Amino acid sequence: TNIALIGVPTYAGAAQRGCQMGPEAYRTAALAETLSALGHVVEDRGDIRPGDAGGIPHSNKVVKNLGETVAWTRAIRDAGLSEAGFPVFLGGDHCLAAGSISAMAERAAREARPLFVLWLDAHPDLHTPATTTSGNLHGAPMAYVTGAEGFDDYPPLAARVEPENVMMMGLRSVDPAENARIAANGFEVRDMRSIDEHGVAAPLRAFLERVKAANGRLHVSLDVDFLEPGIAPAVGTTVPGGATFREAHLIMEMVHDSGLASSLDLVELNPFLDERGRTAKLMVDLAASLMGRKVLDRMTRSY
Ligand code: DIR
Ligand code: MN
Ligand code: MN
Ligand code: MN
Repeated sequence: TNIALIGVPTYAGAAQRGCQMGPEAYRTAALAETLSALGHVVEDRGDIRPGDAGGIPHSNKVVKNLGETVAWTRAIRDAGLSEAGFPVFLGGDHCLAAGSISAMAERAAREARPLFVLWLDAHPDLHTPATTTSGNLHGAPMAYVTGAEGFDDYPPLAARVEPENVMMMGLRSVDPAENARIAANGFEVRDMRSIDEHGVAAPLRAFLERVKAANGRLHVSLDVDFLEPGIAPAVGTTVPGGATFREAHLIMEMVHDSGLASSLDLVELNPFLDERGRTAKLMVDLAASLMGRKVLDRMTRSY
C-alpha cells in the first residue's frame, strides 16, 4: 500500500494545548519506519498549515476558534483530496476529522461508492456550533460530515456521510444534544456497555460485511480517548472505562484482514501529558496492526 502521512498540528478544536505536537510525537515513535517495515511504501508529506483564518463570530458565545477550525478544515480536505493512496492524518485534535472525512467522502463519491466510517472514540462528537456547551469544536466533526444543519461557516460538503454508514465504538461520554442526534439519525452505536456484554468482534464483523457488500470505502477515525486511560494517558479528555489493549488491537487486526480500510485518523494525542511517549508508541502499534502486523510478528516493546 502507498501510505501518505499528513501532519496536522492543530489544537484549534481542543480544550487545552499540546496536541499540536502530535505529528512530531508519531514521527519520534517511528510511525513511518514501522509501516515501511511491514512492506508499505510510506511518504511523509510533512505538516500542513491552515490558510488565513479571519475570526468568525458565532451567536453561541462559548464557541472557540471557529475561524481557525474552518481554515484547518479546508486545508485538511484539500490535502486529503490530493492523495491517491492511503492517507494517515496525524493529529492534532479531532476537528481534523471534519476535513479528513469530508475529503474521503468526496473521493468515494467520485467513484460512485459510499463512504463508511469506523469511529473509535469515548465521544460521538455530534455537536454543532449551536449546541456545543464546551465551545470546543473537536466535539463537532461527525455532525458536520453527516450533513447536520448549523455548519454554514464551514466549507460546503461535496458528499455527506450517511449516518447508518457510521459505526461508533467505545462511547461513554455523550451530551444530551448528541444523544438526541444519535436517536434521530440511525448511527450504529456500540457503547462501552455493549462492548462489555458482546465484545468487539461480532458487531465489527457484521459492520465490515456491510461495507464489503456495498463496495464501500472505509475511513477509520481513532481518538486516543477511545482507549482506557491507564494504557493511554496522553489525551486532554480521558474518560474512565475505555477499550483495552487487546480490544483495540483486535479491531485493527480485523479491519486489516478485511482489506477494506482506505484512510485513517490518529487524533487527540497530547504528548505534553505523556509518560515517556507510551501513548504515542501504543498509537503507532495500533496503526501497525491496522496495516498488517500480526501478533506473532510483534516486536517486544515495553510500555
Ligand atoms: C464534549 C467532549 N462532548 C465536548 N468531547 C470530546 O466538549 O463537546 N470529544 N472530547 O472527543
Ligand atoms: Mn473525538
Ligand atoms: Mn473523544
Ligand atoms: Mn475530542
